[in-house]
Amino acid sequence: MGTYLATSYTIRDRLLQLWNDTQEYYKKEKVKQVCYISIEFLMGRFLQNAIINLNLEENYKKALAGMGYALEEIYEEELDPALGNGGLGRLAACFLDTLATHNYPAWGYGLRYNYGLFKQSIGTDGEQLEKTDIWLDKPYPFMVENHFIRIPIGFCGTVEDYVDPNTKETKEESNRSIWKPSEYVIAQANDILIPGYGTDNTNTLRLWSARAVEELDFEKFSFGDFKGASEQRLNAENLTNVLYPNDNEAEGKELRFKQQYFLVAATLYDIIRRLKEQKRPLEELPDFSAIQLNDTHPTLAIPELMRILVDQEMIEWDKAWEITQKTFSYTNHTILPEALERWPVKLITKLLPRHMQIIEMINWKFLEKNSQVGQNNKSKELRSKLSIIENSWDTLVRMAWLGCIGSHKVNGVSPIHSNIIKDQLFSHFSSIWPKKFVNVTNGVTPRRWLHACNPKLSDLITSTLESDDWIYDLSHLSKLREFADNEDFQLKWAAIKQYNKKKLQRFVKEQFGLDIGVHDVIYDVQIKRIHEYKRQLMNILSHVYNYLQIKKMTEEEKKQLEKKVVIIAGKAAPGYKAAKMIIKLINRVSKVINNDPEIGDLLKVIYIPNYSVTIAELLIPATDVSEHISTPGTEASGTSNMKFVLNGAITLGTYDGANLEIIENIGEENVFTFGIKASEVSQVKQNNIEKGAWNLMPKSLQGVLGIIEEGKFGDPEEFRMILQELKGVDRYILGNDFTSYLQAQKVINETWKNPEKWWKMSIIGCAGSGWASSDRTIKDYAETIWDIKPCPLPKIE
Ligand code: 26W
Repeated sequence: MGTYLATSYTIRDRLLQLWNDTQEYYKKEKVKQVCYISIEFLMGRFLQNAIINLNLEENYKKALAGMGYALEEIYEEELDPALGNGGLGRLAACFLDTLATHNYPAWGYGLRYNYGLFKQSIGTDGEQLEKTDIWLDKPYPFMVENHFIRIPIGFCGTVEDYVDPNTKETKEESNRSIWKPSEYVIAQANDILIPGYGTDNTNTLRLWSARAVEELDFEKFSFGDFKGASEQRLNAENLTNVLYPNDNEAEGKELRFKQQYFLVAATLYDIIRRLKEQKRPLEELPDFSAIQLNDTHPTLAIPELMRILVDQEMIEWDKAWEITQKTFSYTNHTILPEALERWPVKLITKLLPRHMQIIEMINWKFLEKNSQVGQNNKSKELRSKLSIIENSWDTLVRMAWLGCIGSHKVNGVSPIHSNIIKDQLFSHFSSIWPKKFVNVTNGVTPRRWLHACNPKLSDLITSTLESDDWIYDLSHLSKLREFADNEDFQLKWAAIKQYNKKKLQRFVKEQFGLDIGVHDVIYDVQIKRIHEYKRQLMNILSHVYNYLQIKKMTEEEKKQLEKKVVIIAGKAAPGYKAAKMIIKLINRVSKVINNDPEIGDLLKVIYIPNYSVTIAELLIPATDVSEHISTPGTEASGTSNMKFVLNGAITLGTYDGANLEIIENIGEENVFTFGIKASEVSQVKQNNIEKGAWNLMPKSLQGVLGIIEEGKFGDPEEFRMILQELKGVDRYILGNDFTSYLQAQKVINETWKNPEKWWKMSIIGCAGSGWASSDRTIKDYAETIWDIKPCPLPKIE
């Protein structure tokens, strides 16, 4: 630990200097910046990334070796902060790397949770167990508390009419009011300094933590009420205690709502403070900063900014609204109905009474302008579609509607997803504002997801291209295409995959005591949050089928068969019963298959617990086939699919999300595709409802369900819910896609027998992935949405 800390502090010192220089320079140049507000940042380990970005790896290696230490071992000592659930948080982290690398003046704003996403382990019955992730127990040298930045954030209280101090009049039409909160919590800034690759520019990720206004209530303390004395502190700190573990399902907890407001109120205060520091008026806010709302979680920033402008800065409503719309833009990351946040009006009125009034006013003005008030059914229907406020089981505020109305641009994260947003989810808005809806396809940082996690492949690419320019500009990878058929290059490429597989093999042996082969074994990996729409269930059911097939084979037939190691990892939200059942089933199936002597090393199924960024960095370079098999139209983009192709894995995927971009860029002949298209989904669903999914299910899958019901993997009652869903409506269309999924697996096995073809596909995949860089994504945002430009620190020679 000591060496790790000492090493880390040297890096931190260096970053602090660069950060100071960068911030001074941005101020001096008065450049426009972007502020990326996100309730999650899933950063991964810091040290290696920083050392690589500062181009100091060789120096550190040598210096430490001289003292008898190996840098790689020091890297392994670092914890991996789990301040995110999955795709959305990891995307934010990739964006920060790109923004710094390409010298964009940028800030990330998020929350410093005391506890990250729960730690997952697997119980003896194969079930998911959850433990608190007390990450701040250990020192974390890369985050510095900024004592100068502490901001009071109000809650609850009352709203009073604004009285003009000169005329003593209250004017309705000024729309101005005074909010008097009854509770305050302090937002404390904790800064993580973000280095770019090959540049001195160093940006800020500012994470807010909650503190009590007064640490101790001394009155209570002096009367001997020790518990009461610290109650206020505990209540306040509770606010940023825990990251909500729900991914794609809105939970509606009051504390979560408070977190969201706490994040945006502190952030806006901070941004406006910096604007005022430059002595610029608030009217200039849109030229000072673009603010990106990462999904709906930070959309309360819209009424908060309106409150600041109208109530505090005395700007008239229409002008304030113009400033607000010009400043904000909103990214949607999911169209699953259960993930779209809607907060009860009652709850908002209690916690943020003034904001509720402002939301109502925004809504009223918007509806006045965009829908005719009429009593006929058509105009009523239109109004209820457009309205931010929904009347269903309760009166609710639709946060995505607020995001659309209050932003100048709304984007989806892949072409298919952006089309669904424009034509379905928000079709009523896109006909009002056709130009507001745009697509910005996601991307991943090639620094972490190729250069750092797969150093051997990185070296091979650099030596082949005779340049490492690809690390900044991933489109250079296209030049690898001419080597796709080259025998010598293919051998080198395959040898690196083999090396990475050996690393993974060692890990599996150490962690689970399980021997898996590496020679002529296909490593087939699916790693992501466990969700019905991502269809891990279809994956495991297909291997039950394969298992049953192997059991029927003669020894001769077995010899012809490809060996496969199936790896699955991912966490399920603790309250998501079906997802937890899927984990249990995977583990039960794994136990049966792995211990069946008739199967031997033909098939192994491994569930790796506690999936994290660090585990992804180990698995992705070692993968031959990566599975992205969501029901078409459900996965907004996916980003690990990009990481895998970059590292030479071949995609086994459906026509969904960014799989479609992969197909388009590398050619369908280089991807193992299967299943129906998004346009066919509703018909299949309809058939399932009308005829019953069981009656339409292929015999192969019926047989698999039969085996589970016979108790082969334990009491079938334990899997009842997921089995019933499959036999009943099968919302995620496993039955309909099962046959073509098995067929795709057959094609994979056949292709594997032909190494020249396999490695050619693998190389073409990597060569065709230049578009998958977050550098391209950020350039898109910078040019089409944020209107910001790079501002590199001048080089001091
Ligand atoms: C309110 C509960 C909740 C929590 C998190 C709802 C939704 C979320 C996230 C938006 C879910 C998420 O991470 N979505 C993923 O975003 C990635 C980055 O754009 C995409 O690549 C994934 O397809 C999408 O599932």
